[in-house]
Amino acid sequence: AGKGRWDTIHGAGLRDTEETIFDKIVAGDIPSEKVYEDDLCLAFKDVAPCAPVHVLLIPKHRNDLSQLRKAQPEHVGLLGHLMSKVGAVAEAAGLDDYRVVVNDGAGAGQTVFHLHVHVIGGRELAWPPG
Ligand code: IU
Repeated sequence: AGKGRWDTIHGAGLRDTEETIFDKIVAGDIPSEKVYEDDLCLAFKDVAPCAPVHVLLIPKHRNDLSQLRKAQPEHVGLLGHLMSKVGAVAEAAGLDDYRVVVNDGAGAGQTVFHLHVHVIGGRELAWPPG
């Protein structure tokens, strides 16, 4: 059998010490178009945008947060930080209204298992989403 979709998702089933592609982006080993950065988080343009503006906001260190369902009490500060910076990220990206999305699990479209917040806009966004 050939390599299936589930063999190619980035970091699914990884150990907490294993890297995903986002670690390489944070390290600068893979270039990205930065939109916002501080000590705890990085926002960069998605390489395959689903809208005119599509930015990913990630914690610089995964801290066991491969996906949102892994959130524990010790992550509350980091999660609050990410949410509190969405507005700054959107403003830096030139967005007025926008959508904030976290895909949690492969069945919901998650492909990179390092928590990330999609900030999407620049066009009319239909509701409900697909
Ligand atoms: P998802 O929610 O796990 O599906 O989001 C992962 C996103 O990461 C997806 O929109 C990809 O286009 C994006 N991405 C990227 O920007 N750069 C990369 O090198 C890889 C994925 I791999």
